Amino acid sequence: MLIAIKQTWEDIYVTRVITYGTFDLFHEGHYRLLRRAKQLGDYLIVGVTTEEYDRKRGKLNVIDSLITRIENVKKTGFADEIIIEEAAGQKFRDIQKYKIDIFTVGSDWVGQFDYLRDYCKVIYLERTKNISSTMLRAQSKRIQRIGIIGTGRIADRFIPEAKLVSGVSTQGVYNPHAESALRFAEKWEINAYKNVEDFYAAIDAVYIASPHETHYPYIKSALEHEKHVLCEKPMVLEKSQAEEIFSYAKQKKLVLLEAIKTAYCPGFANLLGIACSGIIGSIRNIEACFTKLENPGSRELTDLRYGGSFTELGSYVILPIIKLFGKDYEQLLFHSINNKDGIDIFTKASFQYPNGIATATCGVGVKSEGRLLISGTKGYIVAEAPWWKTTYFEVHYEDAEKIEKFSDRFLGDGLRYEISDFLSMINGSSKNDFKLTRGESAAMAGIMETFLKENRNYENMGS
Ligand code: C2G
Repeated sequence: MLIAIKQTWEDIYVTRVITYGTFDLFHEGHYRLLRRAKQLGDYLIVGVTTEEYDRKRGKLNVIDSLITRIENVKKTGFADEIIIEEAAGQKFRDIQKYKIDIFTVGSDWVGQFDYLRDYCKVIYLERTKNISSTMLRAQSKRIQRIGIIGTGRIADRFIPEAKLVSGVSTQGVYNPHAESALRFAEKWEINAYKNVEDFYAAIDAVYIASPHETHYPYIKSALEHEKHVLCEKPMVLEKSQAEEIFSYAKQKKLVLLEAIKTAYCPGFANLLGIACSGIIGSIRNIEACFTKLENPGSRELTDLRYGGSFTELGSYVILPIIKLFGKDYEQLLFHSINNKDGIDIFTKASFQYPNGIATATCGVGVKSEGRLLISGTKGYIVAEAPWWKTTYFEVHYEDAEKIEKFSDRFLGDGLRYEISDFLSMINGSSKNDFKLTRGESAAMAGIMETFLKENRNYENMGS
């Protein structure tokens, strides 16, 4: 009798599993996730995100429509039911509503859904490290496999940001110090490469986040290996190098972009638009300041050749000047406060243009008011720190009562915007290098070169 009841109970009890995703450009990572999710139980519900929800949660660059993404999930045959995910907090409600036993998602989310443990089992399934392309040959846009060169702070911030850009899969990391690459790869569940040839063989594009002076050789090597390049600022430290690699990239029909995140964030583009709209009249003065105190032992304060404020933060503070006044300044003067080792702890670059003046101030050893001020013949724009994220700025006029306020979203660390633009340029879906053109990057490299020649007396630095 007891056996009979036991059999009946097992027959009727169904383990119900739920998982969610965008499932854009459907690829083997999605397929394997759904297959293993189904194996966790008897009945699998898949929540597919709506465009609106993806926009709200800051997932950029989703290519396929919701219908296409639902269809692609359905074709796998693993989903017993498909629902749409349209709001934050829905997971929690769905678990109650569908009497879920197991919530599962890929391990790139590990820890993010532990709060559901009070309501059901939470299982993180290992993410798929190697994505070669979309499962659907018909799809024109393919997954771009990105490799990272460098394992420092900015590389650490890149991966979580890249995860929220659809169509890109961060797959590998290269660092000549193999143990650093291994540690980084284990942390982020990607592949580590000791050999740069193997690294290039496994990817379509590379994000260079290595020390400043190594950018130029890595960019050249990546382009030689037919890889698109997104390189951290300052991209290179000599104008001729910038011009050489941009023409090389153009000749090879590859994308080469300088990663100054401010240039790609929506608020900054909006601010530039307002500045050029004429509402503050003709722009006559720009003052940009960005200071960030670094630890005494940091690279910024110990690297005699390439450390210091201007190589670290200069790209940010000259960006609005180059964007609004252009490259043809008549005079450029640097004033720096150097520490005992000759490293600039505070630098002010002063520009004289035919119809304007500008100062770009930055410091890693001196703290100051981080502000962007754009003065015109009818009014001015002011953005307080962190103006380099440009979440808020004001327009002021002679009539002190009249103040116009603008605000914009700046999601996460803001790297997703440059990644999304980089991807769109690779996929050819947009030619929007207007956010930071080759000419502007080359001009900025020239400004870096001028600064280093004046501020660093290389002669007594030896090799
Ligand atoms: N995935 C994977 N391996 C990859 C890429 C994705 O296992 N190389 C998994 C993800 O971890 C996720 C599922 O595939 O569990 C769908 O991935 P995405 O479509 O990128 O969805 P995602 O943005 O991760 O959203 O509410 C939505 C969830 O937060 C998941």
